Amino acid sequence: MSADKPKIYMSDIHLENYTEQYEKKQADVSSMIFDAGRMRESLDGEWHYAVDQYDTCLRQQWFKEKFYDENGYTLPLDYSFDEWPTMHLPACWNTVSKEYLLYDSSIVYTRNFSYVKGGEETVILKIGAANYLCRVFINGEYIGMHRGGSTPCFMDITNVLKENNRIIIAVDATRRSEQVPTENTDWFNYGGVYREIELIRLPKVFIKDFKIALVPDGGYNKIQVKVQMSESVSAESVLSIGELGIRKVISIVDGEGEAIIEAEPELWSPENPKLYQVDVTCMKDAVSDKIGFREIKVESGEIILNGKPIFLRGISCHEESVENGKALTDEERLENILLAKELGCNFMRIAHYPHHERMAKLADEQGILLWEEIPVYWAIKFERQKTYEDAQNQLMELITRDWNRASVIIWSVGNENADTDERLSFMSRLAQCAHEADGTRLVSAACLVDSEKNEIADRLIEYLDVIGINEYCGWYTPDFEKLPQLLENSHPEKPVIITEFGADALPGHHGTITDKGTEECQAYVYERQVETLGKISYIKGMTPWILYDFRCPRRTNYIQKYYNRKGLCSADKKYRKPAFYVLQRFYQKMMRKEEKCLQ
Ligand code: GCB
Repeated sequence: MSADKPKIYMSDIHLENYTEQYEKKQADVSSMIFDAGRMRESLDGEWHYAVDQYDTCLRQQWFKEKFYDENGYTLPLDYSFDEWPTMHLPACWNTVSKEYLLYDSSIVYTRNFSYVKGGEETVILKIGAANYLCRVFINGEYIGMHRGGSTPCFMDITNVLKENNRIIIAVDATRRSEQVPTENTDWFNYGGVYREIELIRLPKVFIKDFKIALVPDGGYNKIQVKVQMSESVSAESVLSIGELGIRKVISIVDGEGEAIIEAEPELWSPENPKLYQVDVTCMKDAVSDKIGFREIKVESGEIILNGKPIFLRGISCHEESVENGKALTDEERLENILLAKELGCNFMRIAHYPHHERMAKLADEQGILLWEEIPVYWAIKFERQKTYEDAQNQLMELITRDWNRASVIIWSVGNENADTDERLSFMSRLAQCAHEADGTRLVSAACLVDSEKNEIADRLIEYLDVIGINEYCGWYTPDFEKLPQLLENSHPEKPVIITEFGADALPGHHGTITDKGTEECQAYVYERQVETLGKISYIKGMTPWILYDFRCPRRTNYIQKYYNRKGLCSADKKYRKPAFYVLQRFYQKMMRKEEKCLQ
């Protein structure tokens, strides 16, 4: 018989699979609730925090707050929650202090909050976004984790709440090859809980999802509604759109109800961003949303909005400001939209990951069409099933979150991925999922061109409604003549949006049109691009790269200084480079042409 193994006093130091215990409870698309029009209580504000590079919080299970051993002796602790410094959340830690600018690993946040039970029977914790893994603990219990840095996470915390509560959120922003995005991107990896943290009180049975849209049949006189309850109940739900004089009772059977309602709403469009207040009640629950009604489709090579062909005068945009990283203020979001409008845009590609949900709400109000994207970017581990599940979940979380937004017309399943068999299988499945989840929008991806044959050729195109093409003639492809050749060589059967072209320019840096990094060179690339693209009939839109300069660790030359300088504006958005006006003139010309055609 072998002797008993000696018991060690600190088992965590030998535990290398410490993350496994946290994999069990995952918040994903199935945990989402419909939250528009609901009362929320904010947990934003000052949180204590510690940089936890070695994940000691997770290894030692700090959440258990074990102060004494089994004999009652005081244990030494490696944390002191309430003595830690504080940080105001939401925030990207990188912009909070210079010390953390380049930190991309784990930080643990904690605070106390009081809770007094009211009439509610369910309490949901919502975290708008935390990059990339986030694990939540309340009052000594592990609540769950969320994967994916740009979509919201919802957790039911009803049974753990007390009058005084300790919440811990451990956020891990480590870049990993198997994640979505992978470790190499052309943007900055901001860390933190950078969107709102909220409590939402609900009855026991509540409205879990609510979808409303115009029936996409070209009649513009029917509205489709779906209500999903949190439990398999039979009940009656009432939908009202006061301004349209609609009050409709929808039968809920086994927790679900659907209806088609005759109505002739004023159609939503960039020129007329009309929104209607929609209220839904069911049992003890009530939600409301502001809804625009529009129809988007592709027919005979045209993108058609409300029955009329439209040219998408767009611009690409990252979610960033110098001061706040990705944790933009509402003013900064509006500033971006207004800059796009000043350019003459009716469309924005909000790349390369889901931006804050307020962005789509503001676009609804301001009349800007949107392309929304998930970060299936460059070299994803396409062969890995778990990576696929992560990508699909992020896509479904985005679609569920923004389903009611009229401004969103395109779901993009990725950007610039090499055309391999594994990628085709991965991304075609994503495209199919998007189509199945939403028959009221278009599906696309930003594809690469076949540079050898110099033509638009990508096997994924078969699964897309609209072809996105990134081409950098005049920049990465220095020979500009390749562009007209490319366009002539290609005979796409679907509408094409040129999702990227561009050139770097350091604000105020001058030289000749062939001096890379000068304003003159960037403006020249724009001149040549718009002149060439404007003549091609299958091109139905463009979103040049990009509205403003953005932080990028890959960009180290003396012009770039850790920024991607392809912005039409400087990073602080104050200065418009000459290329801004080149694109503005082109879009103004297009608008005048459209107006003439309408006369
Ligand atoms: C691209 C990428 C974008 C980059 C850009 C560039 O094709 O899609 O994320 O930032 O080029 O500047 O190289």
